[in-house]
Amino acid sequence: MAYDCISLTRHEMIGIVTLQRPQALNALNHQMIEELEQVFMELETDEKVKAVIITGEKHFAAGADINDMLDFNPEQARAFSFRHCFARIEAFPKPVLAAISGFALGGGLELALVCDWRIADNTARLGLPEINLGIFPGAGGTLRLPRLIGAARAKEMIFSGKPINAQQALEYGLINQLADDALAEAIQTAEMLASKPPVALKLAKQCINQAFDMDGVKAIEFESVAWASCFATRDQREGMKAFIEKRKPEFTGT
Ligand code: DAK
Repeated sequence: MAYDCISLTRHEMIGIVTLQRPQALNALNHQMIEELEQVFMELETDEKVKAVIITGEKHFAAGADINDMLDFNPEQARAFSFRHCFARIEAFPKPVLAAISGFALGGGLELALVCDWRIADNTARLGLPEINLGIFPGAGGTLRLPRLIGAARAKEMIFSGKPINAQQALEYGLINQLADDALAEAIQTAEMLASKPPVALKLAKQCINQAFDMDGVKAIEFESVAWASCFATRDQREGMKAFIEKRKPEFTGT
């Protein structure tokens, strides 16, 4: 499928989705959000793709497009939905990485927050500046940021609107890795993840994500059912046999 605001390239088993409105620092407009949702639907059924990277041309994304929001009334603001797209990415059954250079602000940072793994380079500026526009983060930021870095740090970022650099983001636990070249590092990490058994990876992701929304007893029950279902896969036998035979496992995703 052809896209206008994003591009999709494939690097062996990795799908690379690039946000491409550099003239607006990749501000997320309605079309871009629709295309993002569409591309993730396409990648979900692409069996060759084992992991996906989201990145941006020059910058990651400087937030939702302010031009779209200027004249909203509360009903229109409510209807302005990133929810389906972000929920699809968060629940995507393969690992999703964000490779962050330049600005990752507002809805752009919230997009990075729905990814499983964030890698930034020294050009990155990460922040939630919505407060300076008379609003506050509304695409999951008030939930996902405190979960990741704690309420105190999250309030600091949301109340002040002040961006932080990649070194601070690493110290806060907002990014997993700080690299010289965010995309190159993300490709390496994605290749490593692509070599893991996909069913176990998918189930581990589901358990971690769902545990946030369940009580502890249910989360442990969910985990034990998911864990047991690994034993219906060939990859479980292969992984354990390879260990016993002192060789590298060859996972097939079955
Ligand atoms: N929207 C629209 N255009 C943007 C933009 C944005 N967020 N960010 C940058 N641009 C445009 C600029 O207007 C400029 O366009 P031209 O004037 O050239 O036509 C071009 O990109 C280059 O930007 P600058 O000239 O400003 O570049 P600088 O290097 O001087 O400054 C900057 C870079 C990132 C510091 C600055 O552009 C800036 O402050 N941008 C706005 C950042 C921001 O406030 N982001 C948060 C937006 S609010 C929700 C869904 C989503 C959201 C909330 C709820 N629901 C579904 C409930 C999300 C909200 C947001 O993200």
